[in-house]
Amino acid sequence: MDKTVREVKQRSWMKWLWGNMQGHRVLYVTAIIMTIVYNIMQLIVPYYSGRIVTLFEEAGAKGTPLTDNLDEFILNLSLMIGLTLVRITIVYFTCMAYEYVSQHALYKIRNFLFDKIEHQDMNFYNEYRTGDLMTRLTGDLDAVRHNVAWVIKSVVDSFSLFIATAVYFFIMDWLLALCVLSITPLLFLVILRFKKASAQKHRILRDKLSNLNTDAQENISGNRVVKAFAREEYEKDKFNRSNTDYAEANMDTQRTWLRYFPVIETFANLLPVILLLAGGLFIINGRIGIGEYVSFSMLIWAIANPMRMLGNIMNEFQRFAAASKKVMEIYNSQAGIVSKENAIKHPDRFKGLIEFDHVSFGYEGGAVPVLRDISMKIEPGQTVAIIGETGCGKTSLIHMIPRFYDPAEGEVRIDGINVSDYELTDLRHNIGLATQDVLLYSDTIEGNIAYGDSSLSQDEVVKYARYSAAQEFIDKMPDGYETIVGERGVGLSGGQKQRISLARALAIKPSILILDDTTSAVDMETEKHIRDSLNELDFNCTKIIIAQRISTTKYCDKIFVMGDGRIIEEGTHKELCMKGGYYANLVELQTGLELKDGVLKDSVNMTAQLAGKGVN
Ligand code: DGT
Ligand code: MG
Repeated sequence: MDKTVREVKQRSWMKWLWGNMQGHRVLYVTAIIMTIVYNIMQLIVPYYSGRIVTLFEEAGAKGTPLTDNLDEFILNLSLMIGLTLVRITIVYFTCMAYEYVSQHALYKIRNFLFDKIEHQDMNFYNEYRTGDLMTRLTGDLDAVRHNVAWVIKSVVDSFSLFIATAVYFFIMDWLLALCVLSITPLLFLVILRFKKASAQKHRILRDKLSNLNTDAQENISGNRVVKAFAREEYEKDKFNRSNTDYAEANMDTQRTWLRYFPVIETFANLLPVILLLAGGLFIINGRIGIGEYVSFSMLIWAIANPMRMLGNIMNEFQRFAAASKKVMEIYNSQAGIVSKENAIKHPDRFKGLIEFDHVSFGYEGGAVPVLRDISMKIEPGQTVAIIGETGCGKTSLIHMIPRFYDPAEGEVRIDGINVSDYELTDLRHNIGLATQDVLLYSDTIEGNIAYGDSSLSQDEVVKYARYSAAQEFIDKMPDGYETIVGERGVGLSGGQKQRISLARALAIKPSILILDDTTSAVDMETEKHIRDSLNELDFNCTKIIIAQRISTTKYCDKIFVMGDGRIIEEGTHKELCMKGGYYANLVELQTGLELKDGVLKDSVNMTAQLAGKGVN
C-alpha cells in the first residue's frame, strides 16, 4: 500500500515537471541523451591510454622499436585528444541546455503559481500565511529548478557513467569487474537508508524556513505596532528563536548526511584497494595485461564517483521532494469560489436590486456561525445603512455580495439572479467596495484611486477625489496626486486613507457601492461632504453603508440593525426611533438625549447640543 502511494507520488512529480517543460522537452531529452553520450565518451581516454600501453608492451615483448607502430600510436593519441574535445563541447552545451530548460520551467511555474494564488478565495488566505506563500514562490521554487538543472542531470550522469564503465569492465575482464563491483549492492542499501532518514529532516527544515520567513514578514509589516509598544527586544528574541530553530534543523539535516557520508566514502575508497589486490593478482597469474590494468585503474573513479555522488544527489532530491510537495499543493489547489461553468455573463451595469433570502453562514466550514437566517431587500438606487454592535457580522454580511464567501444556506440575489450564477469578474466589476481595513498600494495617489480602472483620466481621478472629500488634502501634498504613498499608506492619516479608498471604490462607477465603516475616522464636516457627494453621483448606484454613527445612518432610506448575526430591526431612522429598541437606545446614547415618541426631548440646551452633533 505504502509502496503504491510512493510510486504514484513519484510519477506525479515527474508528470508535473514534464508538463511544465512543454516547449522545451525536445531540448531536455536531447540534453539527457547527450549526457549519456558524453559519459560513455569518458571511457575514451582510459581506453586509448590502455591501447597505447599495450602497444608499448607488445613492442617491448617483441623487442621491436615503437617507431614500427608509430602510425597506430599517433592515431590512438589523436583520437584520444579529438574525442576528448568533442566530449568537452557536448558537456558545455548540455549544461547550457539544462540551465535554459530549468529557468523556463521555473518562470512558467512561478507565473502559474502567482496566478493560482491571485484567484484563490478568502478561505485560502485565512489558511496560508504570507511568509509561507513567499517561501513557496522563492526558496521552494528554486529547489524545483535545482532539481531540473542539477539533480536529474546528476542522476543521469552518475548512472550512465557507472553503467558504461561497468559494461566496459565486464568486456575487459568479467572476473575483475565482478570483484570491483561486489561492494556496490551494499552501498545501495546504505543510500536507501539515508534516503529514508533524510526525507523527514528535509520536511522539518523546510517548515522551519517557512516559519522564519513568516516571522520576518509579519514583523516587518507590523513595524509600527512593534515601535508603539517598544517591543523591539521581544521581537528580536522571537526572531532569534525561529532563526535558532532553523539553524538547528539545518545542523540536524547535515548531521544525518555526516552520519552516512563516511560509510559511503569508505565504500568508494575501497574500490581502488580491491582493484589493486585483485588486479595485481590477475597480472601475476597472467589473467590480464598491464594495458588492461591501466584501463581499469584509470576508470576506477568512474565507479567510485557515482557512488559518492549518489548520497549527495539523494540529499538534494529530498530537499526537492519537500519543496515540490509545497509547490504542487498550491499548483493543484482549486479555489472554492469560482464562476460556474455556464455562468451568466453580465458586462453591463446591474439595476442594483439586492436580496438576501434566508442567508446563514459560518467561518471554518460552519464551525464559527456568524450569520443566521438573514433576509433583506434593498431596492435599486436605495441607500441603506447597516448598524450593529462590533463583531455582530456586518462585514461578513456584505462579503456575501461580491462572493468573498458563499452562504451555507439561503441565497443572495442581485437583480433577481443568485450571485453565484454570475461570472465572478462581471459580478465584482459591478461592485465598488471600500473595505474596513484600508490597504493602499505603494504607488501614487492617482495610481491608487485609478486602481480598478487604469484608463481613468486625470480629471476623473480629481472628480472622485472631490466626491470623497480627499481633494483638499491631496492638493496640499508636495507632489499632489503624484505623491507616493508607502506600504499600507504610510504617511497618511486614517481618515485620509479612508477617503482615498472611497475614491478608489467610486472610480469604477459601480452599480453597487459598499462602504464598510469608511467614514469612521473622518470628522463630521467631511462626513457631511461625503454624504452630499454620494447623493449627487453621476451614475446610478445602490449604496450599502456600514456605520456606527447615527449621523451617517439617519439620512439613509432604510436602516438594518444587526445583533448576533441576525437582523433585529429594520426601518427608517424615524421608524426605528419610534420603536424604542436597540437603535433608539443608540440614538439616545450617541446624543445624550432622551427619545419620547420617537422624538428627542426638546429643550433649549438639547437643541443646541443636537445641532452640534448633527442629529435632530
Ligand atoms: P466590526 O467591524 O468590529 O463592527 O464587526 P463586524 O460586525 O463587521 O463583524 P465581522 O463580520 O467582521 O465578524 C463577525 C464574527 O466573525 C466575529 O466573531 C469574528 C468572526 N470572523 C470574522 N472574520 C473571520 C474570519 O475570516 N475567520 C473566522 N474564523 N472568523 C471570522
Ligand atoms: Mg466589520
